[in-house]
Amino acid sequence: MLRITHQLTEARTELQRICARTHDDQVVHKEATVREILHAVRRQGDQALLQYTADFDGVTLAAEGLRFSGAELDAAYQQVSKGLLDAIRLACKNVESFHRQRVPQSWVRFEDNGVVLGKRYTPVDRAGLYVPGGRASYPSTVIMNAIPARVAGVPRIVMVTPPGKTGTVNPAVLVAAQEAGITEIYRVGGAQAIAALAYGTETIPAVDVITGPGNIYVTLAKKLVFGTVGIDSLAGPSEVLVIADHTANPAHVAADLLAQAEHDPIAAAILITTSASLAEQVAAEVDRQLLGHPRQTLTEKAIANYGLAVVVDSLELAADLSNGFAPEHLQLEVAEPWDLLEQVRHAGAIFLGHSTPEAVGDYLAGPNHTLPTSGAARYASPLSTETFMKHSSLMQYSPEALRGVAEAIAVLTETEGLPSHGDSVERRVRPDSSDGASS
Ligand code: HSO
Ligand code: ZN
Repeated sequence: MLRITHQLTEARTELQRICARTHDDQVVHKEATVREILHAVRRQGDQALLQYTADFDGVTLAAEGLRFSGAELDAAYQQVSKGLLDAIRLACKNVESFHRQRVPQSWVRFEDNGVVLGKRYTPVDRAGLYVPGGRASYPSTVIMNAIPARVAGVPRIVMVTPPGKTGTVNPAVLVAAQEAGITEIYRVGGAQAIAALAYGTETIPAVDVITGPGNIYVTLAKKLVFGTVGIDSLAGPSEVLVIADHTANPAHVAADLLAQAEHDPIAAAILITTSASLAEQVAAEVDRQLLGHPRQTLTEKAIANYGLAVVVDSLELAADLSNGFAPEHLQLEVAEPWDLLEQVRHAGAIFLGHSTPEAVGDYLAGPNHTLPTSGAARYASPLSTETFMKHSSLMQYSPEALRGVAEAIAVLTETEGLPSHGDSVERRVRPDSSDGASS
């Protein structure tokens, strides 16, 4: 049952509680386990990976079995329908064209006074993508991680994903990877896979950046190896916030809320509306659509614990509450979504109008579906080509330009008590300098 509130103070408190929800309250205990796993993989490499894969995934592998063979990758194509392959290809095409739109470009500026400044962007050498197994083994996630890495120009992209009980992996995931240009795929998951990507083993190369969502063990492992490698973000549970006015269709809004709730028993689905009758109808629709839902129990849990409808007096107030929550996904199901957009300040992805459900963005519109969660949209952005790039600062001074700033640097070096800094400038600008005169 979707709860409805008309009380602003209650709404604010509830939104805060929902925003602060996390995957687990026993994180400290789990962190100790994860540290142990990281340590073992670092020390024992493949041998530890194989042991953990036997213990946690119930699959006995030899080291040669860690990597998917060409034949196995080919075989995955036999297991997906033509319709699925076409859909994967369409998603790859749209995601690629969106991410090509703004690849960070290097720049150099020549100033009049003999100074050259710039930024030089380069991709990381190696990227590692984590793809979960089980309930969240999504081909769409492979596409959303692999394509930006490829567009960024990363020369070596590897993927890890845990094997199911029989050692196999969702064929749709393997096909999506290949369509996105990845063929180096390893059958390993959990914290041990993150350790392998961070430190390297005999079989798995150490990478520079690890991206991709995972369970609490994977997320903790990413947090702990950060610094040794870069990471995309620490993915929290998923959330959607819908702002709707009286023009919204209650059945559509209910479906949008459930589309998020069905991801995870702690996914959040929030409606903020100016129409009390819409809120009532959406709540009734949620119950109706939940009947016979294949993930009914899990979805009901999410709606009961982290579902909420708030009735407000104005769209301004709706935007204000939404900004406080900084949702991962924000749907504007109102008559004039572009007007309302003016008031939106924090959101991972914004879906405008009545015919743009979040599912469009989850799968194939083009923008990335890896988005900041748990209020991180206040300061963070979606995964992008920049996740796989870094830049170096560039500067060049002519002798005249250096002379022009020598005095200012001298004062600063004196203030900081670093004489060699001062000397390194002074020697170059001194007219009587004999430095470097070797003849
Ligand atoms: N809504 C999820 C992404 C996803 N949905 C994958 C379907 N498949 C988190 O943004
Ligand atoms: Zn989704």
